[in-house]
Amino acid sequence: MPMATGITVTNQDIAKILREIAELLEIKGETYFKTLAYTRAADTVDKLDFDLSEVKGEEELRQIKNIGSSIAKNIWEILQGRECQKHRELLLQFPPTLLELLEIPGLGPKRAKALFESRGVRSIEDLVVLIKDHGLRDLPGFGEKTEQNILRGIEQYRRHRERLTIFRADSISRRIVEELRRRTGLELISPAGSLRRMRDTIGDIDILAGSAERPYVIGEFCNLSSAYEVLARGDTKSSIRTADGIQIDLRVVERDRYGSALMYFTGSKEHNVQVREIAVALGYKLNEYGLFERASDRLVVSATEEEIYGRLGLQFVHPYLREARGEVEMAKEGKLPRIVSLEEVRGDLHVHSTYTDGGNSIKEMALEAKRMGYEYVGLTDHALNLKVASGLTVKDLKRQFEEIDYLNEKLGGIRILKGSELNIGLDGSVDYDPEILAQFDFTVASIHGGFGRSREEQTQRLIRAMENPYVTTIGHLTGRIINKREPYQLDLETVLEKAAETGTILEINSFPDRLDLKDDDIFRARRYGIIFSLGTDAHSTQHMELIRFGVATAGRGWLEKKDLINTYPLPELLKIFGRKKARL
Ligand code: DGT
Ligand code: CA
Ligand code: CA
Ligand code: ZN
Repeated sequence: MPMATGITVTNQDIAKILREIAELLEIKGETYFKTLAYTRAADTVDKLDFDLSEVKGEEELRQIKNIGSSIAKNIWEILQGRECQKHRELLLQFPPTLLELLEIPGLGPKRAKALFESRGVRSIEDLVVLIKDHGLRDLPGFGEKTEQNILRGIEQYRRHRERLTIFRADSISRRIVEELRRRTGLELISPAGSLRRMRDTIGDIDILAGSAERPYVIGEFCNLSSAYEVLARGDTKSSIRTADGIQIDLRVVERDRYGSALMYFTGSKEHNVQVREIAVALGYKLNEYGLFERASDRLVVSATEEEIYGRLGLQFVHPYLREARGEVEMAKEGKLPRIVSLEEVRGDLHVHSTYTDGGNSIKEMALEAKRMGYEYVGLTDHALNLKVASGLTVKDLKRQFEEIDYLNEKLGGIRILKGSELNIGLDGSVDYDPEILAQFDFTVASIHGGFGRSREEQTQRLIRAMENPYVTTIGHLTGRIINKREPYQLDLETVLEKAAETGTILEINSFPDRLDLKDDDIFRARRYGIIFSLGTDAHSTQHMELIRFGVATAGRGWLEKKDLINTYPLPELLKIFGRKKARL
């Protein structure tokens, strides 16, 4: 069998294809028993405790419970990296969007078939149009009530499909890990998957534990107060759903397999594929159970990730970097970046106070910054033109500056920087006259309106703003709000070039529903030699701890200490801020 296929096809991939075959057969109107064979096989494959990619041939597949000769043939095709003929034939008979219909609560294969055959419904969108036109009522088995149920089901499905923000996933998993630890005394337990990699959004929450008493840990997991519903419960893995519909998968492995399992379930899948290729080239085999000598099947190491990377001649790859963006190559050459850490951050450079729409006074914000061990905090209340957030007039500013001067003298141990969150107008201009602008230590200019402008217009707006010597930083550059608003149209490369050319700092807005710039954009921007700034956009003291999501995003964009101005001591920070004005 060619090596490459063994690396990529997993049991879950195979189970998914078998399940789709069952659904398509049912839509086609095949007998119950025929579809049942595929559903059963899919369930079996899902629960196997070995990788099907290790199997040597069709004969061996047939030995597995619930897998007969024709399904064995289907699986063997997939394992050899070919298309499954049966799956393909079925898919060709139906529009590709039809399968999605089955995901809607209350719409099984039978109803989907009826909708497709008698009303030509090919997708969720078609169905919504049909219901709006009341085209469903006279269909046998459907009625006015069904219409409402299906509409609700569609809404539920769409909401469900949304990925969780990292903030929600992180809070839920912390609570669960904490509770499980308290109940069982587990030492080896960690989030895995995209959550451990701290992606900006999370599909489902994966948790890994290492224990000698696996069924006991699973039992406790299913009894957690958060476990509203137990979706699956086996000896080594289980899935629960919380009351608000969030799925959490737990896997428990033997303690001495914890490292290899953690590495496997942290992903990303693409990173794992690249690492496994290196293992194979060195005569090893790497899977969730450990690193093995290929020839003898002898276990080499499995207890810790460090040992595994080490044996493969690689530097330890931080989970944030495991996205197949060149990190494996760099790890081989010993050239991985030393990504920035939370301890290196000396201040937050985007916070609000009660002067505008914040919930805490300047003093409270400053004291919280001091408590967090910061050296400085950059106050950036909204500027004049943002009426909805009662942007500050020149008179307000005078009062604010006096208060800051007073607090800076009185508090000690923390420096409050005079900043402003300026609004970038449609023509790229910002609030206030130059004499006023000159009095700020720094400014963060952001787009707060006119989101629908064309790509050219948005790009020009930003370019003009960056040419302004008083604009030190551009705030939340792309304007996205996760699950709510797409980024506006923008020629990012041109904007990045201009930021580098003008010495404009780019913000990494650390509020979890923004995380803007996002990791991929930071990764691109960093090649231009741009400097970045972290700001929480805190509207209360409680928000200030959100900085850690910004730090994670910066790390995912490969930023090191030197790339982030928040790691600079105050005098150096002020020097950087002053540099742009000096271009006047
Ligand atoms: P998500 O949940 O969509 O935010 O993304 P992940 O990365 O958490 O993905 P998930 O939950 O499907 O799987 C968790 C980890 O398990 C994944 O990062 C790597 C590993 N894994 C899952 N499926 C496969 C697979 O088919 N092949 C390989 N090599 N690894 C897999
Ligand atoms: Ca996941
Ligand atoms: Ca998962
Ligand atoms: Zn703000």
